[in-house]
Amino acid sequence: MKSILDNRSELAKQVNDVAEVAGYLWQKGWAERNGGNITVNITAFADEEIKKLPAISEKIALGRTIENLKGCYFFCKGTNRRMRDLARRPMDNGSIIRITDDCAHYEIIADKPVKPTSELASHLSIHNYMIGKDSDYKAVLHTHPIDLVAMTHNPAFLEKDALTNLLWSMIPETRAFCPRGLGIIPYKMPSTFELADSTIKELEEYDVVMWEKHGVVSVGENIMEAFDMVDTLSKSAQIYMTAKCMGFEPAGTTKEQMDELRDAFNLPK
Ligand code: 2HA
Ligand code: ZN
Repeated sequence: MKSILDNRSELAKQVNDVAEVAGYLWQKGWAERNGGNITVNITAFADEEIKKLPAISEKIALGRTIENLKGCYFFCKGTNRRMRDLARRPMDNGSIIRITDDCAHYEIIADKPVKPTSELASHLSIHNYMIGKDSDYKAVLHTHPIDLVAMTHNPAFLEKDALTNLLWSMIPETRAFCPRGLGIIPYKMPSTFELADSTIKELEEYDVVMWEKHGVVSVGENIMEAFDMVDTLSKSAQIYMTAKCMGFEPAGTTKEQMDELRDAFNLPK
């Protein structure tokens, strides 16, 4: 079967990277059933031929006008589709959509009329925010990491920056590779604009945001970067948990040691 990816190696790489990450999410146990979603802004790869492609769905309302998205194209995981299936057959379990000129609707253009993720409101609102800031960030990842979600069931970890400081202190990598830390959003109904808006607010300060008792959202220049930050935070959570299972509270690196790292690597905060 013909695919929009044929003879478009750059676009194919974006989609293949999403498939690779989808496989990791499944292997890590972060993607039960249809859990989690991924969208990537692929507007930079939309050549003239793609721009002329007819819609293969009707126009579907976004639920609000999202002003910076005019003429943008996204690869989106399909709603109700499984990450493990996205990993093997990305264009059967995801699709490419175009935002219509009124910025209030989208239409699917390729390969198949697979309806995008239930968290499209959050994802597109985040892309809108990133475009508005002139950011290079193009990827949004939402996933359900067991260890990090478990930690949000402890009210003490919901205090601002409590988890950030704890996870940073478990291993220097986390301070270096997730330098803006982990934002926290109190529990909200999934798939709502309220959740989307709170997420955007937290992204002003953090690259990874935790939805209490649900999962994380991570943004980055590409899907690998977005994944790596969650993976790094999860590693810290595993170290914390392992120490607790061995019967002691981990000492953690000191504030001075973390600040030394910040200065050496020229990190924010
Ligand atoms: O797409 O994870 O939050 C399934 C979800 C919704
Ligand atoms: Zn979710």
